[in-house]
Amino acid sequence: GPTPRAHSYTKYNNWNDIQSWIASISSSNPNLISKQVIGNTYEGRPMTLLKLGKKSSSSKPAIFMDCGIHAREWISPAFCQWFVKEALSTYGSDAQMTSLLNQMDVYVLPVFNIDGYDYTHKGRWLNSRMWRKTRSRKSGSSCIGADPNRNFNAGWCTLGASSNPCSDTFCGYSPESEIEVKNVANFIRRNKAIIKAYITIHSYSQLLLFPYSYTYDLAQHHSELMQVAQGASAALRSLYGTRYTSGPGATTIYPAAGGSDDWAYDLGVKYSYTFELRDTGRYGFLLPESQIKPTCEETMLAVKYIAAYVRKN
Ligand code: ING
Ligand code: ZN
Repeated sequence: GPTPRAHSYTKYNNWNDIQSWIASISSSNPNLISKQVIGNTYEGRPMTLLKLGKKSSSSKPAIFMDCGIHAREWISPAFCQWFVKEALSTYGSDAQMTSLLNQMDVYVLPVFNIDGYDYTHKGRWLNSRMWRKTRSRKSGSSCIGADPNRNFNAGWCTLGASSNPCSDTFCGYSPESEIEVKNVANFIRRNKAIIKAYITIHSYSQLLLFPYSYTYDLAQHHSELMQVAQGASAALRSLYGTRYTSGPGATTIYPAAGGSDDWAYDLGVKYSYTFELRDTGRYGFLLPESQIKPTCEETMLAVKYIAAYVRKN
């Protein structure tokens, strides 16, 4: 058969390779990283959450970051892997990363929608690579999956979402009907006392979004969220000149209910952000592997900017 591709930070790794990577990276750095399974996906794959941070006797404030809510947005899981690698390799030498991991924990979910991600690698059809949703099935419908970013309980299915199970933005049969969404929501609810920031990584469009997407109303902390987003975008741009637009989801991209950032914000996680990484449409979801490194490097600066702000506030 074909030679398997080993894990690489500058490739789009499949779920098998990411799973082995999760096991090896967490066992090789026990002082800075641990893992826990927060539940299984619809098809039974373990959702393993990585916890980065220096061990502490007291409980530390935390940041939660997920990648791969949408199956086809391959640059997103690539960024979570990059972030973990950078955190471990720059702890002790980079002052910002050292302070972050000394004072806070960062929870990283490398792939949220594992079943969908696996399908985009292995699906039998020409358009399998463009799959977005989960892979859940319900008797009575031949259409598969719901949009996890329309399935959170935030203005659920009122705006910019579809109640048609065949739609790419199907909101699901009820809020948290998707087990992956329920697993993440349960973890964040259980830990809401310590989670100070929620960051979710999507692609593409080069945007840094914050609540709200389910309404045109401005968030209570709109001006602070905008200031932090603009600071993060400036940091990102400083590396390669990549331009990001910041703003509330509803007016910056499109109105859409049931998103994870709106849900986390309304739960009380004030610093709640959605990144839309490169590019602006030339390659779209099919961003070449040659852009993984620059995209991840510049995005690190923005995520570290937000993390430093949250740590100091
Ligand atoms: N974009 C997001 C989507 O789910 C979004 C935009 C962000 C919607 C936050 C709702 C809340 O449609 C992509 N590319 O998935
Ligand atoms: Zn997305």
